[in-house]
Parts: sequence; structure tokens; C-alpha cells
Amino acid sequence: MDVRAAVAWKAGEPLSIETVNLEGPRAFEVLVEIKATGICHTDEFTRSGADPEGIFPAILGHEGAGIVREVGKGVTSLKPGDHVIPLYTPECRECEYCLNPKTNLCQKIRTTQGAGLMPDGSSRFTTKDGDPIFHYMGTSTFANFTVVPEIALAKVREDAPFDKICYIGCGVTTGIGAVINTAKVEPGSKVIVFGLGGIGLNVLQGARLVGADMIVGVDLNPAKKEMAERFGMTHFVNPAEVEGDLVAYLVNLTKGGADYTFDATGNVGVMRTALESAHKGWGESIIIGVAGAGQEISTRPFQLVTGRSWRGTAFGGARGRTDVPKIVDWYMDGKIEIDPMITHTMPLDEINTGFDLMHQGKSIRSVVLY
Ligand code: NAD
Ligand code: AHE
Ligand code: ZN
Ligand code: ZN
Repeated sequence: MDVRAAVAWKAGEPLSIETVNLEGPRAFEVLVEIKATGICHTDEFTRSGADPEGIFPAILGHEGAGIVREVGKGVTSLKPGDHVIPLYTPECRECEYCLNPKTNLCQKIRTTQGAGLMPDGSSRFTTKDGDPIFHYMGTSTFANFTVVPEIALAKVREDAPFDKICYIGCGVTTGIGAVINTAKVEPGSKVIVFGLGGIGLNVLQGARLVGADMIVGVDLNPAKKEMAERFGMTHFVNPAEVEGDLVAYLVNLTKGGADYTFDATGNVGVMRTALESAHKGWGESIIIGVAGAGQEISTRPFQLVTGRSWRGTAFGGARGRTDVPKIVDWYMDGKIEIDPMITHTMPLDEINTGFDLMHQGKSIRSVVLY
């Protein structure tokens, strides 16, 4: 079938909106009509060429929501008409990783997914000339129709609005999940969040949800302060306005360091600051941001010797098919907020504007509506 897609032809170039071919679902695959998709900084990370796994031409996008239109042979858990959120972290419920409660990183299809292919090693997208176009994160939501493995789809309630719940496909779940699943922040904790963008704001609301006492937000863009306060930030720090050492400032502000710190910037220098502003003896620092090819983190081992721990999280430690429908319920029940974070919406034809707004620091989430 013909589908409208934003194609990333080459690293660093704007996306090109065109009609491409999509083959129907093969065994254990599902055709989904995408109704809305957010633009996450990770899409920009890959588009820019910073992603060591980046592969072109590809159809990016991993924060979508839509409706099942057709199922391939062997699909038993979904049927046409079901509302779904594609999962870049699938949940097969039978691999070694799914059977280990310590991780959410299902590895059943990770190799082919990372190579931009469906689990059978081929692509469903082709150009008008029949040349393959790669999938991205197994989801490729920057197209009005996409094919996704059954194990990479969460079935969600039908009264939830696509233009909001698409954000649960990455940002909301990642931020809230980092607090609840990965760090397991306790009530009364002191928390520092670095980067108050689409992920950081959700870390803030996760911290508020679990009853953290002091929630410090750190961002170079002062325009992020107002929205961050709305999501639970109690203290704002702009590193550009701190005289002297930022770590010392934050340790002083939190009276010894934070119980939990989170990097939601992807900057390796910030990651070090986050680790070192965690409390001696017990502070934990969680890396959420993804760093460009070739970048590495460093600190003095003494920081770990003296009781700080450095950890990371992917998709907020969530097991998508199990947890995502629950987060949709939290949103529908008013337990968490999403609407104010969706600052811009646009048709697919204007998707590059969404990337521009991200660069300019003017948006939290831009959502493409099909
Ligand atoms: P974003 O662009 O919306 O937000 C980033 C924020 O960081 C901005 O507000 C920016 O002003 C701030 N910032 C940048 N440099 C800074 C610095 N040196 N000090 C303080 N603040 C700084 O991006 P996002 O969509 O929120 O994504 C954030 C990061 O999380 C990205 O690296 C993204 O790739 C990553 N991410 C990871 C996961 C995961 O599963 N681990 C999921 C989603 C996104
Ligand atoms: N491909 C990159 C890593 C990108 C990355 O870390 N992705 C996160 C999700 S970011 C969503 O916005 C993730 O889930 N990682 C786990 C995984 O298996 O990819 C690189 O550096 O190679
Ligand atoms: Zn993302
Ligand atoms: Zn699995």
C-alpha cells in the first residue's frame, strides 16, 4: 500500500515527506494506522548522525499511538480495531530477559530491530523504485501506517486520546518509570533532575507522585522553569547563573547531596555532575540521556568507593505490554498530567518544524497528527 512518511535519507538532513510503499504484515506482525506521534530528542539524536546505530534511509519515530488495521498469521493478542501504542522495548514474556525481574530489556528481536529490520531480517518499507527503507526502533511512527511485531504493541483503552497518549510511548513512561521502576524513589527523598525537557518534566512528576520532598530542576534554559514548577519542581538552578562549582552548589542546596539524581540531557559532562551531586554513602544517579557516538562518562572512582552508584534506564524500566496500559489509565484517571507538555501539534508535512522548535528550546513535545 501507499503510505505518507517522513523519510530520513541521510544523517543531518531534514526529513523528506513522501509517499512510500508498505508491505502488509507477515507472520506475528501487525499493520497499525498511526494517528499521532511525538518527536523525542532521540529521533533528533539519530537524524543528526550522532547515533552509532543510525542507519539510512530510515523512517524514524518511536512515540506513537494508533489503531490495528490488519494482523499477520499467528497473531493472537490483537485484532483489527484495537488501539495500540508501539513499543521500542518489546515484551515477549519468554526470553531470558523477560523472565528476569531485574530488567525490562526484552532481547527477543533486539538484533534485527537495531539493524532497522523486522524480525525475519527484511524491511516492509520500500521506495517507489522498490529499494528498501529501514525501520527505526521497530516502530517507525513517522508514517501514517507502519508494521510492528506483535510483541512490540501495547493494547490500550479506546477512550484515551491518541494525540496525548502517544507520549506514553516514550517520554512519559521513561521519566516516570525512571523514578518508580529504576530508582524506586522513596517518599521524603531529595531529588535533582538535570534537563527539564520532555523527559525531565516526567521525572519531576514521577518524583512528585511518589512523595519526594525536595525536587531540584537544573536547566540552562530559564524558559523551562515555569512548566517545571507546574510538574513538581521545588527549586530551580540555572548552571549559567551559579558562581563557582555546580556540584558544590547543589550539595550545599540539598544539605549533603541528593538521594537520587537523574540526567535527562544526554550530555556526558552533566552526567558526571549528576553523579557527584548525589549524596555520599547512598546517593544514586540514573542516566536517562543518550550520548553521541564516541562519548564516554568519567569520574573519580572515589565517588563510587564512597557510596554513590551510577545506573541507567531504558524506557523507564517499563515492561511495555504490561505497564503502558496502566500508565494510560493513570492519565485517564487524572493521576498524571500530559496535556500541558504537548506544546505544539502539526501535520506530517510540517514535521521539520517540530525539530526546529526542539533546537530552539521552544517546545516540550511537538506531536504530529495524521
Ligand atoms: P529535550 O530536548 O526536550 O530536553 C533536554 C533538556 O536539557 C532541555 O531543556 C535543555 O535545555 C536541557 N539541557 C541541555 N544541555 C544542558 C546542560 N548542559 N545543563 C542543563 N540542562 C541542559 O530532550 P528530551 O526529549 O527530554 O530527551 C532528553 C534525553 O533523554 C535525550 O538525550 C534523549 O535522547 C534521552 N532519552 C532517553 C530515553 C531512555 O529510555 N533512556 C528515553 C527518551 C529520551
Ligand atoms: N542506539 C544508541 C542508543 C539509543 C538508546 O539508548 N536508546 C534507548 C531508548 S531512547 C528513547 O528515546 C534504549 O531503549 N536503549 C536500549 C536499547 O536496547 O537500545 C546507541 O548508542 O547505540
Ligand atoms: Zn524517546
Ligand atoms: Zn523478551
